[in-house]
Amino acid sequence: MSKQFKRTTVTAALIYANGPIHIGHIAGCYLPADIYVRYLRASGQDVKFISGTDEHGVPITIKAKKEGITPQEVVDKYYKIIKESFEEFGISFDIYSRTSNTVHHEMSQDVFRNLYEKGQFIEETTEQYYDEKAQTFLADRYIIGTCPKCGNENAYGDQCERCGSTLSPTELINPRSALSGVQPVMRPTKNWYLPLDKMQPMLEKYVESHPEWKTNVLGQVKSWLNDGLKPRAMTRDLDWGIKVPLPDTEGKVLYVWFDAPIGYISMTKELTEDWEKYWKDEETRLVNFIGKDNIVFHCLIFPAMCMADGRFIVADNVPANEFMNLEGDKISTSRNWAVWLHEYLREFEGKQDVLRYALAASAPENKDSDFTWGDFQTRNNSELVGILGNFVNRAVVLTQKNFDSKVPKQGELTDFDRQTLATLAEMPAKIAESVENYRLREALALMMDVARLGNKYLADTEPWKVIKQDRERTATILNIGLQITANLSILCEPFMPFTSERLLKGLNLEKFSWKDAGRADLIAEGHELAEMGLLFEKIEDATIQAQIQKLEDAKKTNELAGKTVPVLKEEIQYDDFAKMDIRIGTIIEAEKMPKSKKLLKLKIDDGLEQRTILSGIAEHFEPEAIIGKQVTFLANLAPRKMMGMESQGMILMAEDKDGSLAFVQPGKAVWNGAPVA
Ligand code: B3M
Ligand code: ZN
Repeated sequence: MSKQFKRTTVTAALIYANGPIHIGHIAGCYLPADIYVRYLRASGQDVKFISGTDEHGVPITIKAKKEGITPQEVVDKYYKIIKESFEEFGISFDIYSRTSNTVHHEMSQDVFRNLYEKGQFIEETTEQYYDEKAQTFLADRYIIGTCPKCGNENAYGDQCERCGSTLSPTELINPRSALSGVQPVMRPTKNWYLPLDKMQPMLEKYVESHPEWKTNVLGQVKSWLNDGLKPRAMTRDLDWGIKVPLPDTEGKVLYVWFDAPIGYISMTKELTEDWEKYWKDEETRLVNFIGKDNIVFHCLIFPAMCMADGRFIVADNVPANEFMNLEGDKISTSRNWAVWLHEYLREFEGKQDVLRYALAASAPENKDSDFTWGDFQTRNNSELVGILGNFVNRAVVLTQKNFDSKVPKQGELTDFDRQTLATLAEMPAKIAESVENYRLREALALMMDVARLGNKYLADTEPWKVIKQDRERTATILNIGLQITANLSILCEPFMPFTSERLLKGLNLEKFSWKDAGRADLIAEGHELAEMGLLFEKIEDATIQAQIQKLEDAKKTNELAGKTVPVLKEEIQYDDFAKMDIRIGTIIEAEKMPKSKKLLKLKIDDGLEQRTILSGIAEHFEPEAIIGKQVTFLANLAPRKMMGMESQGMILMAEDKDGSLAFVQPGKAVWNGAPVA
């Protein structure tokens, strides 16, 4: 049913270089792409794996503003962090480049010019918000105002983060510029639009020719088509990005979603001289791995660009994943609710495959999924240690102990042996089928079934007992155990490349091809094994607890950060204020009020006499610790009875962000009774 291809170009989304990457990115896009590519490579196919950072667009300029550095400094910083953590995590790109490269700028401008010359754009002048003080047009994100839906005074021109509504800048009430704070004005500006409405029939045909796409992908694409596509501007009034290659376009750049996908092509060009065959040959299969928020751009807009340009192939598949949550809550960079890859790599040294395994096993293939540290621990302890590690360890250690580390002879086979080997022989094709159809969770489960098969084989044949009576039979059992182990080095490689390498090293073997998988003679009789060591080690509760604590700390920090200074009370006149008699006094006695959790009974020297003030600060201060402190108090508050005792005034306290209290004290010691005015 499916078309035969000569080669495959695999891309993974060009992530914005405005922050490090987290497990959501990995599970959504990069790990699935890497598994797919590693499988293709192992089976001898011609494949190029392309990715890099997206260094243009408003997200970069916003980050720069937030960090107080230039956009260039932002992308330089995060390109490095992202690239290094991918490398260390074993994401095996053939190239990991960036859209700030000259090759990329040239190619993007070339595509734009070509579309322009072919008359593919419509030019349109529209009114856009302009900041007269900063002398620049404002991107939607740079306009702040009151949300017409919920009244949030800090809604953005594209979205209200309080009520989640999608907005357009003109809907905002009292708009102001995020750059200068002034009220923006409307100004006409010319931009170039791709008439997606006219291209809709062509795009519909394209989508209809791919009924095999994932249902979550088709669902989104069809809903866009049903709503009817609209022309979309391919240029923007912004000073960060790729210059529009037309005269008189000062201050205009290419829309980031125009240049970014062209990055896949320009990066391939940077990688290899024969890049054209990976982009211009109908016998090349193009596969774009992305997350669900990028579906419309990859399934409609980028194909529309390529079709209009006429030189490049379009995607054969766009296997987008849904989102992965963390401990039941949406992953969020701004709330620091994430597991950051560079931190994981530092804190779990050498355990790349544990995370690869845990993420692949719960990847959000068809619907959103949830990563929990508890699940991570179980995957490691019960599955990697308990099944895979345990099986390999038994096969290897028994061979070391009883056969001097030399692969023993496979003698006569029992029915059970044959059955086991027959099952083994069927597995590679099954795994391949799942991978080729982007069902990677299923593929991973099948791979683990091979380890289970091995585990069960040893448990049923009990070589550790048989050795006492029948050395020859034990030899056969261990030979089969080692053949399964060698097979695992092939089958686990796409998912867990570091483990595959350790297996090969321990078995003292060179890397196999996928085509070898399933064979029962991968490892020859008499072959000497090397040192295997433990493949996986148990992860203790304390380690997991520390990670959960880290998330809880982040949550706390966020709650504090989310606290804002209260809005001002209603205006009053001086006379209202002058009615209050505020004075300084010294605490000369302090004790807990019997039967009260909150109240302290204070005796204050107010310069005239000693007055008793009951203050609700018992949960914040030890009585002994505050004796002798000067405080500010309201002296003419009408006496109030609390718990049967009269309070003659009120101590003024300042409440800090975290809820802790502080006395309001004079800047130097003053006489008791000093009036405050
Ligand atoms: N930079 C959005 C993102 O990072 C965008 C992807 C571009 S892929 C060509 O999710
Ligand atoms: Zn709102």
